[in-house]
Amino acid sequence: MSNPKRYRANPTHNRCLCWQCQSLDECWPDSGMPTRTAVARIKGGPLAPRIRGIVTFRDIPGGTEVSVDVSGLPAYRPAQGNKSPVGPHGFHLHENGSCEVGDPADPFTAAGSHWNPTNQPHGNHAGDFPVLFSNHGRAIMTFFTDKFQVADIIGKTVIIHENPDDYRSQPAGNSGKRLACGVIRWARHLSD
Ligand SMILES: [Cu+2]
Repeated sequence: MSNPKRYRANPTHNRCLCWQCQSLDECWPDSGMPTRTAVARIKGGPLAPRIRGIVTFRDIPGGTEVSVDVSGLPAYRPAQGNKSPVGPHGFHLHENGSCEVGDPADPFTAAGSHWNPTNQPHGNHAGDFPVLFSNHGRAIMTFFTDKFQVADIIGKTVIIHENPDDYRSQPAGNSGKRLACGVIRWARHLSD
């Protein structure tokens, strides 16, 4: 594996910006390939129609960098009695490649269960992500996971839930209804 500090990809131009190497080949000594990137365009369903955003997945040494930029999330509401708080929002990969709304009162069930290829308990699913913190509706986050590479998740879905993930309840962290959905597809690079 190469040293991750040796390069950085420019997401806009899909070009490798080296600061310690001489050429693009040197940026990617293992493959010689430019950065492999996929995106999911997120759209809110009937419970949160204002949600819009994009999730970007990028292969980096040892795993994948996931970047999220979402707006239009609902206002935070504290827990009341037995009702979970609204936000921070559970955020996962689900196994089916469909964002069909279906029942408007319980949308996006067509996306299926959590993507869990290694049959782990919830909290350690390959598709378990950190929760999304809304800042007056906006959430921006970047994190690393070594549980998949970009090619493994093409055709899966990204789901944003109404309630926080407790990373404990099975099978889905008790994160409530599905507010928004996006299918993951390869990004088209400007160099294609
Ligand atoms: Cu989920």
